[in-house]
Amino acid sequence: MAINQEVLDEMLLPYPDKVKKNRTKHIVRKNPEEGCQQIEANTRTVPGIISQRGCCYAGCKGVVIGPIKDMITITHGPVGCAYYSWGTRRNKARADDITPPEHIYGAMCFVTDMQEPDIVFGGEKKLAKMIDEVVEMFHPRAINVCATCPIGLIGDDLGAVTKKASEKHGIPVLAYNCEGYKGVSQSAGHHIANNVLMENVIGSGDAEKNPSEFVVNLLGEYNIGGDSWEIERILNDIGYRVQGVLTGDSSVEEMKNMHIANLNLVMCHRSINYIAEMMEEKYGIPWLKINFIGVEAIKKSLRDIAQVTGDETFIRKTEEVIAREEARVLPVIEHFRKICTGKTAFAFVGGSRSHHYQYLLRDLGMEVVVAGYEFAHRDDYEGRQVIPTIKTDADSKNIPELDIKPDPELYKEAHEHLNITKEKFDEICSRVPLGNYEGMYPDMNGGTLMIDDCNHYEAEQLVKDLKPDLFFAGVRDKYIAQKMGVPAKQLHSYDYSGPYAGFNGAMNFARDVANAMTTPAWKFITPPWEKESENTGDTNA
Ligand code: CFN
Repeated sequence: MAINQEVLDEMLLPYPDKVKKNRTKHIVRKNPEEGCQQIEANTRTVPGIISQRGCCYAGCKGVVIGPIKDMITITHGPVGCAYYSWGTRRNKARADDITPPEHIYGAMCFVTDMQEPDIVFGGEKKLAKMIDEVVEMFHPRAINVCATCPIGLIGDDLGAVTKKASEKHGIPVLAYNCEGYKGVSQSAGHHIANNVLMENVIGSGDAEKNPSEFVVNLLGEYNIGGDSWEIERILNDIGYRVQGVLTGDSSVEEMKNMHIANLNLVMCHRSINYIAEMMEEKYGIPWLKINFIGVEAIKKSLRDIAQVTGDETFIRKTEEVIAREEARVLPVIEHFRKICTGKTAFAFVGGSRSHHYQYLLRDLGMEVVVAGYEFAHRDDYEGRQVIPTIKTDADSKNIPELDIKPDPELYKEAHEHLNITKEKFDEICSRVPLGNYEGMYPDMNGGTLMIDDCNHYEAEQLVKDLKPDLFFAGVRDKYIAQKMGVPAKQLHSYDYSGPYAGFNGAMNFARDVANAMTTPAWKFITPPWEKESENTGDTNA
């Protein structure tokens, strides 16, 4: 479905000139003839606009640190910050692989509950006392302390308090200076969390490599609705051992020993690329972007992984697992595809899912006509390529000694991506094998829209003009669409469903999407544009 320029012009019309100029740079209507069109991303939201973005604290505590199940995470700040980042993301964890099993804390919420006197006189003592109490009551293996906006503003020294507490109690107590106002979105918080985990946790274990195993880590997978369990099921079936997941259902012990892996698989690149790169530099572990959302994407990812191992057994087993799973899930998906084919969708999620779900929707015959990220960087839109190459040592072992290094040329170019010209970018695109290329833009159809940091007003306007069959978004923006009579589905926490990753996930998703579009509830809602003729002339009502 090609979108007319008039729709865009109408949407931008009410903005003051300066805002219009700003927002225009964040919107791209794909024209394949123009090569890779540039979009502005990862810049400050225009003040006053209702953005769907989160804050630095959300990216650090809510996204990366929160899912670690056996660390207690204390929010140093107001109770609201802790409450709204507690449990809503549906990152699941199981207790049965932790001894004792009661040492998992995801269902609990820890906060210093800063009050006005603490703001005036400082909150360090309160925090130190809380750490003492937490240790006394729960005996955790490790503690995280995350800062919120007021902590930076009043100058509490998180590092000093946690260092002292760590010495006193003999366990790691880690400080995250992730005050909400830092950076322009939750993206800054991902980076801070990555740095602290890399410096203090990853690589601190003493596990040894077992040369007969091929060990992978799953990075940027947070087990929303059980996603990582389904991905691990598939990887284990093929014969890989998953050492650790960052950070879905993860434990400190697993994370400490992630440095023994042969390969890092990167699911969400946006939130974890820093660790992937640091582990490559520090431990020589190569990394590969994968996508386990959608049957075709999973197949491609599994084959890519098998190719990287260079091992015949994995290559064969991969095909066996694919054949077995397809026989099981494709008939179910086919059933729902009949309902979904030809339908259109909008997809606005944070930093990688809008792109990942393009594949699954395509499996269902649906087209994403407008897509955007809240806080992604330009490389997420345009793509970034890393191809691990492998040096095999067939004589010595069944599993080749891995010395996988990214092609230095491509790698360098990919890193410098943000500064390269359109011509150079096209040239790289033409050299990169199709499908190894990961980014939203290459997977959009001509004439469709890509929007960065799409705000409430723009989403509403586009729904009104383009009337998509389904609106994928988050807990705030989904109601914009639903009130307009358009079914909406959360792609952050999956509402109450999931997993959506893996083969089983693709079936769940197909069922949920077909159900959403066919429920009779939408017939009972009259969208505002049909009511407008009855209005008093205020067409923006
Ligand atoms: S689980 Fe991930 S996949 S981590 Fe990130 S960029 Fe958020 S919480 Mo919401 S769903 Fe979303 Fe991504 Fe990576 Fe989730 S698209 S916004 S910060 N995200």
